[in-house]
Amino acid sequence: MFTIYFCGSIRGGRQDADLYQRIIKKLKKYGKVLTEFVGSDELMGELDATLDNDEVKIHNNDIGWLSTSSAVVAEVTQPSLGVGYELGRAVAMDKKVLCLYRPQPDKLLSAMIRGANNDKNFLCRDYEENPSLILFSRTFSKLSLESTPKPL
Ligand code: 6IA
Repeated sequence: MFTIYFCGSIRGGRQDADLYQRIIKKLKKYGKVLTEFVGSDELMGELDATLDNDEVKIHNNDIGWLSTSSAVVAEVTQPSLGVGYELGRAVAMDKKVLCLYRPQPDKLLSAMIRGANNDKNFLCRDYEENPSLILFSRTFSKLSLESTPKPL
């Protein structure tokens, strides 16, 4: 089964949570999204309650899912240490990665993300407002996955 590890900011700021939810909904047409909670509305209330011990579990669980995923999709407009870390780990695991960025008038995407684009297995793409299914279909086929997922 085609599985997608979706990354989006949590403690880095939840401004784009609704957008994450819309992206996840589209990604689910291609396969199973392992990290659906990243788009959850209810995450904010739970953030302060996270215990140290839970953080070790969160980290280890996430790295486990990352290692089993077929591809990684990250919305990188809202900067997040966690997302940057996940992307670095994904590259080290030789994963296929798609980063999505909405250009901002007063900010630039980190050169460590933009500069990782190689148009092969790490793609960084700008978009406006909502990534389309065409963008996903094109980029998934460009990532030369063993079998290119088609929207259901
Ligand atoms: O530094 P950030 O918090 O912005 O990092 C966000 C990224 O790290 C996301 O892509 C997640 O995959 C991962 N991540 C960060 N916090 C959590 C988390 N917190 N649970 C799972 N993955 C996380 C628990 C929230 C709540 C359900 C108790």
